[in-house]
Amino acid sequence: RYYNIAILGATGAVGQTMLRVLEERNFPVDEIRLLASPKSAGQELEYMGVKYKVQAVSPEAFEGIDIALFSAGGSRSKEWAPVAVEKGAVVIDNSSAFRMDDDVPLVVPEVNPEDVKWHKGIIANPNCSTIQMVVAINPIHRAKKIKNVFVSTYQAVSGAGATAIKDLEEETKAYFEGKYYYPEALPAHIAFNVIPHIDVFLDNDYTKEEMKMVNETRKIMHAPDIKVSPTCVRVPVFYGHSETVVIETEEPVTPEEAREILRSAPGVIVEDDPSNNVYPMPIDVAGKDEVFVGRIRKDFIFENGLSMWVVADNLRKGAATNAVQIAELLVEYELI
Ligand code: 11C
Repeated sequence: RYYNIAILGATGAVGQTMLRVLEERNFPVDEIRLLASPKSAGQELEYMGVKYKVQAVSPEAFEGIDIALFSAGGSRSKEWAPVAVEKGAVVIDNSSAFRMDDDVPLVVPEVNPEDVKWHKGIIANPNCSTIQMVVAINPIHRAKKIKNVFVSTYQAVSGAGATAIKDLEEETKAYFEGKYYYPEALPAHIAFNVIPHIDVFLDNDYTKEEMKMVNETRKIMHAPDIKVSPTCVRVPVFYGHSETVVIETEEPVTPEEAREILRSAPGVIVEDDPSNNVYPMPIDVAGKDEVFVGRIRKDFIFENGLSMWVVADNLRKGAATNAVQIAELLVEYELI
């Protein structure tokens, strides 16, 4: 069987990556419908060598659609997801709008694939920095039970969308021309800088991005007791988020055991040979679909502590690839 697929937010950084991932994974697409806000309608995008015009989103645009992939921001998701569901589509939503709703599964296929089975029309795709962390820590949690996670992120500008990519490009050019370019998407100048601020600040002095890592991790891993202490930082990298992750486990785990666990874990590639300068870096990981782990070593503070370095392409595994994998689960489990 072939399926009718809509992408809302098709012209965005994630939307365009969704198109590439659907092509690469040979998803059984019958019709592809590219949707965006009226402002972006009329643009042309290519799918399987054919050009398609982007249409303005409307209720009729979801007529006959089996799966709608949404990546157009939280407020558009809130507005259009109920409409798409009403028209009979299953919505896979990449925004933070529904992630913590009790009746919406939040799914990372390597971690909690079975959760797609109880969807009621909407399935949420987690935040990019959460996805790569849970793919790396869940296999260790299953074996040794994780109590605490300390994580610092080094997040690429593409996580904040196409305008943030332009901010880094234009600021870099301006810097060498002795000029100043005012950032349009990011809260501060990012070229030759780092910004300890992603998404909005909340009352508890953490950012919303940090609280996504706290709350989404528990929901995805079905681990309500895991404590996560995050600091999320934007760095001048185009593609690929990196993370230092320190875990404290209930049972002891040696670095060699952790490497073994991760080598056989789904969606993980271990690149850990520091004596030969082998460790994952965003520049090498961009364009790939797996989560890369290196620098696995014993932590000095906790008796059962382990430190590691986790890198993934935020637009792919952190967004588009994870969403398409969820669509593949719907097909595999015959849920559409
Ligand atoms: C960033 N993680 O890098 C964000 C982008 O909740 O889906 C994704 C925001 C979200 O800026």
